[in-house]
Amino acid sequence: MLRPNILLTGTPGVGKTTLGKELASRSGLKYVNVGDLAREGQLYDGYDEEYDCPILDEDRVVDELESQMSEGGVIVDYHGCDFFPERWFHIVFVLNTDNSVLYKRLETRGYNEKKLKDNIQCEIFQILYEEALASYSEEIVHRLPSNQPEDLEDNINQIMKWIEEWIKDHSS
Ligand code: DAT
Repeated sequence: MLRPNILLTGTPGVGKTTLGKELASRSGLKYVNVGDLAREGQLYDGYDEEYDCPILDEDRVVDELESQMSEGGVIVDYHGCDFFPERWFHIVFVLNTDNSVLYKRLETRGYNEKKLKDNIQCEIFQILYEEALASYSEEIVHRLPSNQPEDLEDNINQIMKWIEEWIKDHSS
């Protein structure tokens, strides 16, 4: 049976992991966290001294995911999206969180001052939404609010409906 691939993107802390895992458990689709995948496979290409983090080896990440993406039924979670092949995704969701809410979430994670500031700016300037629009067809890119538990529930219900429709339309 054919199943869709879904991309969840947005600034760190907006709730991609929370939504992705819940969606996977309710829909039976597979959840892939690209950050975890890179850590497990050491899919890195150097180290960024300024941001104090390893640099993702995007080509190796794409190679690693290619076969499961061609099969379908994968929910991908990453705070970036311009290096994934456009053909992979049937729909793209960019999660958005109000600055004050996001600030508290990132503070709880223990981010340093610079990382906090950079991520809040990333959200203010809608960097990931712009990146998604530049990388995928406009019609498949959707923004979702992700501030409170009610938003999570609404987003899950909305995406579950979309998945069911997609599967129905592609079976036969
Ligand atoms: P991300 O994967 O985008 O970095 P996350 O899923 O780890 O984000 O969520 C960051 C924190 O915010 C985490 O403590 C769970 C919380 N959270 C996520 N979505 C939420 C929502 N809709 N309402 C309230 N809290 C939420």
